Amino acid sequence: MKEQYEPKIIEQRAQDYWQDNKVFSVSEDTTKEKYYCLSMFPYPSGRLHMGHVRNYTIGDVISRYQRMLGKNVLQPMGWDAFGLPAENAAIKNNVPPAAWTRENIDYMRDQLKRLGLGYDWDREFATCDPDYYRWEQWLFTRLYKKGLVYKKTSPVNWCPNDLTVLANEQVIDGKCWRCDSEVERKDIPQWFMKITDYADELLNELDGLTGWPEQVVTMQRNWIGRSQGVDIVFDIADSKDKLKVFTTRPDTLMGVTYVAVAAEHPLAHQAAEKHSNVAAFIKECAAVGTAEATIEKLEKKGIDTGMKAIHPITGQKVPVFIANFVLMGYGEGAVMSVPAHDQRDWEFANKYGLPIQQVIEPGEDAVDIEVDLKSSAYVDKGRLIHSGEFDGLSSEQAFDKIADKLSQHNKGNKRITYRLRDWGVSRQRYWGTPIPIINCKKCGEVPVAEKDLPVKLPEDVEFDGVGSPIKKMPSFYNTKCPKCGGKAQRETDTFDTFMESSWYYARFACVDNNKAMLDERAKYWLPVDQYVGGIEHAILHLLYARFFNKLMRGVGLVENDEPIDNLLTQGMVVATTFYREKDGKKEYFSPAEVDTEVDRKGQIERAILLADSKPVVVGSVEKMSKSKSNGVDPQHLIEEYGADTARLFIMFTAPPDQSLEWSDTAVEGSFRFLRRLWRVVFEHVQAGPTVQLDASSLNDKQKTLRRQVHATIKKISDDVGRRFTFNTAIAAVMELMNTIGKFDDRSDMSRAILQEAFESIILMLSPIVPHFCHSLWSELSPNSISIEDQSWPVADESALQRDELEMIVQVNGKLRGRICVPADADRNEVEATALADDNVKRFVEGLAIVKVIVVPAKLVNIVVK
Ligand code: HQ5
Ligand code: ZN
Repeated sequence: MKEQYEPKIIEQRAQDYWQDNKVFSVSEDTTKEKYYCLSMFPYPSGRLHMGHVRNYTIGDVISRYQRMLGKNVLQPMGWDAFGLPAENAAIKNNVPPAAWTRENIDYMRDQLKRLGLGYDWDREFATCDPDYYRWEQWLFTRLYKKGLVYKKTSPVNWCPNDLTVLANEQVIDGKCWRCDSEVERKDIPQWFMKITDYADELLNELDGLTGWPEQVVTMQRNWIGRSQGVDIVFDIADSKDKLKVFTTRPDTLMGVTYVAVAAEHPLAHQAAEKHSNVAAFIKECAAVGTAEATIEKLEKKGIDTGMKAIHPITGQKVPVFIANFVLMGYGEGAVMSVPAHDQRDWEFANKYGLPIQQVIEPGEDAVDIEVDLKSSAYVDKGRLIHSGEFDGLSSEQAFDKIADKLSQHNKGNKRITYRLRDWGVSRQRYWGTPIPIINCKKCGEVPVAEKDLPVKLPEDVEFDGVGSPIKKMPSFYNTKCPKCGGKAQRETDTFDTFMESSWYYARFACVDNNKAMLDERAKYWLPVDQYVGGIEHAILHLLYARFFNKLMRGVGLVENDEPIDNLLTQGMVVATTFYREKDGKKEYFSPAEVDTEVDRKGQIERAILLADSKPVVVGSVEKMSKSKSNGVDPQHLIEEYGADTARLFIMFTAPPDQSLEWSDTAVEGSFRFLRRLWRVVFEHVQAGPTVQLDASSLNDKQKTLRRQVHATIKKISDDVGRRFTFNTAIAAVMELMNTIGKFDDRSDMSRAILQEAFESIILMLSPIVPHFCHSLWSELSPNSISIEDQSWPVADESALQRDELEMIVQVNGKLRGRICVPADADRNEVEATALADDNVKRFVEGLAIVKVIVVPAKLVNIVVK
């Protein structure tokens, strides 16, 4: 055994061992409990970020720990390879997206291997592999036949200069990111998946997701947004037309003073034919992007159509406005407006001088609340006023009464709605899965036949970033109609990349199957026992993954209702920023460019720029990002200290769900700990083999040490297995190391205890620092099987028992009680036990304790005044 800890050498050796022996390759084994641990697979963006390293280390630690519990553990890894970043890089670097993506994958795979992550690499795939996306295309054609996907005209962001569709993130302040032109809204046919068919199930099953963070469950619940409301019909005066609105507040119906429709609403078009100013306004509305966030920020504007709607209960006529914030895609494209009780309606009414009619007053439990309609709307529920026959009812009672009345007169009905919309999956982009549909003039849309799948995306393309190359490639889009055999054209849109990430977890079970999307193996491995990933995916990705699971269940591919049992959302990696202010602008410097001075707690006090040795400002601690230059490249970290130090730092510095602050000091501390532990084990091994431990022959000091070893095992098992607080587990190991450091007896039996202690420590640290432990284990226990196949240590309950003895307790010299304390209890423990004794308490109560005398193993005398 080497005296020095040499991470480079031992890490390479361990990684070779894992690879050569396929240590992490698994197959279905019904004799063992299965455990599927998955970390969110990365976009192959170029290099690993510290955030990835954290995410994947956490997943790996959990996987390795579960394996030590004897489970059959699957931990796979792959690449979420399609998407916009590859297109952007292609433009910037002038390489085709496919080549760029595959180069990145090769580089990042190497990085993952150097981190020592225990993946079953035989299952690796990239979502841009036709062998993967063909099954997505296959499922889509099946769903088409089942009516679960459909085509609908819907608006996109359109750049009139580049003549291309823009993703929402390519619209910056309403302008095109490339050419700065004003972005327009354009209606084009697009594909949708009927996720709303599953809204109820997706909502109800949230209750069963007890292994998910409450926060994520709540976010999904709000996103689905079930609400009870009423559809209401307004007749249009002097016309046969009707206007349908939906409201969750029918109790405010008597306060309606106008209605508002979207610019695309049929009534708006009618009005535009008569009035040129209305037509102009509609045009202006269309010239705005579609993102919800954009609409929210808009200045609220409208125009009177001149038409009147008839109130369904009072018969009063109210004006019909067109408003830029009402969207056709949402609900009916029309809303009833109650300015007294809705803030947006209130602002609009004030702007256009429309009446504000109060119909709700605060209820009995809120009488002290003041309603001041001059300064804002009153939006809470309460009691009805100025509402004729409904006066005096509570909002809740009025809901039913008004809904009943409307339905008696065929003017409305109760309905449950969801905030959730169907999922628009068409992207007018190149680097994605081609949508497997053929458009035929005669037969309309026809799904590609199963035998003709996959529809391969051409990868060898000229790419200039303006429009998608396959839209300009007749060899791609010209084809024959599968139905009539006539000339037809392929769909040239591609899928949203969230499609690929919605089912990858299942494909890992059977990547090699080229006959089916999934097979029996998926039923063995699913659901995922533990999923680890960022909170940014709390809504869309995780909802789509749940939705796809149900779709796959619908075609018999999986059996479980939910795909993910437990979810861990890891916190962000944050770091101090450094900058200098120049002309009111901040110029940021990376941690590598500065030299820092820290205080005793490791907090950075001062920093200088290495380049000029002059000070820089130590800024706030923020999420690692390019714009603030505060990122740390994990590659440097691994090269300087090794993967184990990186892993130990990550797991020791913060619990996984909290943010992790980068600290050079803490990294060095982790490295030093490993070096010290290596050294201590070295000295132990150097002294030769140990004898068999005989627990019955130990003296008190030995018993105490052994008890501490087993108490530590017990604590760590709980920290790691139940609480996921790896940081406190590591702290417990450090504490035990200190105790061992003070233990200087080197008798045979003492060395046998140390052997047991080191073996336990190495086993328990092995999920966190696997290379280090792989090496030390083979030195400590040269004749046993390798550490990857060892079990997690179990605390020996008999070692935890302490011999007890009785002591008497005196108060001012008089016998007042007897206590039982562990034979090896220290002074503090004895004193505390004595003072906690009920009888003793009675004689001490209300008096000042002057001093406590402890005569070991005999008595405690408490002197009071
Ligand atoms: C982090 C960072 C970067 C990443 N491909 C998708 C994705 O987010 C995942 C799909 C399942 C939809 C974490 C991030 C995520 C994982 C992969 N990460 N900090 N890919 N700076 O490459 O914590 O939260 O962006 O769980 O790494 O991130 S990714
Ligand atoms: Zn046809």
